[in-house]
Amino acid sequence: MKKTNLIYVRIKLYGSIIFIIIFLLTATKLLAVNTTQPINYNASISYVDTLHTQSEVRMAWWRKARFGMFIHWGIYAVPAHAEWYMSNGHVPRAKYAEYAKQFDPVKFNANRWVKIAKDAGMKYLIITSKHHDGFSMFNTKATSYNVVNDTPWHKDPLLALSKACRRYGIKFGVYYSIMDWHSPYQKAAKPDPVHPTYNPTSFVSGKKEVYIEYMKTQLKELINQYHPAVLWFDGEWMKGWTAQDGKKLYHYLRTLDPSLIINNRVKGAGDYKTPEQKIPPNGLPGQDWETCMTINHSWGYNAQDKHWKSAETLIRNLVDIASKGGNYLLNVGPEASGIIPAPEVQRLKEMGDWLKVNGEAIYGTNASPFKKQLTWGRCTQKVTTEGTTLYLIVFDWPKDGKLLVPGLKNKIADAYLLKDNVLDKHKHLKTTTNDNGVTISVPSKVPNKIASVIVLKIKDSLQVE
Ligand code: JFZ
Repeated sequence: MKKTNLIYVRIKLYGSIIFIIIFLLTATKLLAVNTTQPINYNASISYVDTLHTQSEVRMAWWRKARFGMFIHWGIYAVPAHAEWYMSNGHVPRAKYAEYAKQFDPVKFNANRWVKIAKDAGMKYLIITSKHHDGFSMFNTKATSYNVVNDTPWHKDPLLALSKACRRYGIKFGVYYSIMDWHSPYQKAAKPDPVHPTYNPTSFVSGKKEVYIEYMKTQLKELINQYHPAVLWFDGEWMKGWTAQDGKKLYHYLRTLDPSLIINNRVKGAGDYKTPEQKIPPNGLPGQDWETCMTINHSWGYNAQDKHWKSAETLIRNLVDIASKGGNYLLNVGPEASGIIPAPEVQRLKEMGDWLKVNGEAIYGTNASPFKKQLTWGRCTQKVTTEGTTLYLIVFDWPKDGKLLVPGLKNKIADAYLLKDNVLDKHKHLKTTTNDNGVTISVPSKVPNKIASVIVLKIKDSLQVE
């Protein structure tokens, strides 16, 4: 054999050996992977489950929704001094429980309530399943102190409402108070037999775990019976309830329903923040949030409270909230008869009428790209692969027919009024871009006295100061 041939054979031999070694190493690695991950015949289902647990997917509908209805309804509607009456009015437990015997809402109609929310442009509904007074407004085996058992009405409003919501395409959610003024496992702050003050309660010593079990039973019932999309906790400031307790409860509930959205008042956990009666001046960047607010000054029905906010205020609040990236949970306090007060229905209808024309500027939008507050109104945006759409929502319509959008550097591909009041056709508007920003020539007549929407279409990437 020639020397060169011998070298050639050796190279081939070594090459084969190296190849075999690499092959064996790869094969054992693959086998190892296969043994640690057994074949999952339900692969597609478990994949969806995994996705559901991810907040992006879970929160998607909620982020688009922007507007929901809060309902505070319970036996406190009978005395009609709002939902804190038991503690603020210093009513002993047994005496307060008598209001259940007078709770007979013969005019209640679940479809009518949900239709009011639908016509207002609301996308979800949250109702009190149990407020601080401890009375369960749903069918529960955990206590006889509930609407089906303890009232002459004997009906379950949550069942009817959850069904009506499904019929109208509205997401259904429930409020649940951790603090419970009626529970034998919680002690009133001032437990005077004739003149008690309940808030804030504390756990009766040794009874915390029993109460947590009671809550878990009720929350499991709520999930299984009404399939809520949202659980809205409250009353977490009672003494002895810790962030660790909240975290544990949050994770327990998420295992019962991985798609469930839970607010931050569970304590120590939560999918979104809940500023109350106020709009955070700069939103809460990087966080999901929802401002809950009353239409008058009360959550539960209060016969004396006639301090109704105007439709203008409510619409502009919704716009302000959307421009800061939040949701608006607007409350109604139905009467004991089952009627939502007419002034509330009237205002909700006006909001719905505005949204029917201008909803595109609210639903599915993101917060304004402008760092400085616009002097004449607010802005929302939608970003797609084709570019950015800005919605300018004008509160103060310019008298000189010129609207300046300060700090906007882009050339505008198209500008138009979302809808004219007269013709159902888009009126295209002239725009000029210079160092100050974009100036839009607008008709001198205000399209909508409360808020008018101008759409700006921008093709290239957005440039704002
Ligand atoms: C709570 C309840 O006490 C009230 O009755 C109502 O249900 C409301 C929606 O929530 O009230 C709160 C809760 C939190 C704050 C203030 C009032 N807070 O965080 O400022």
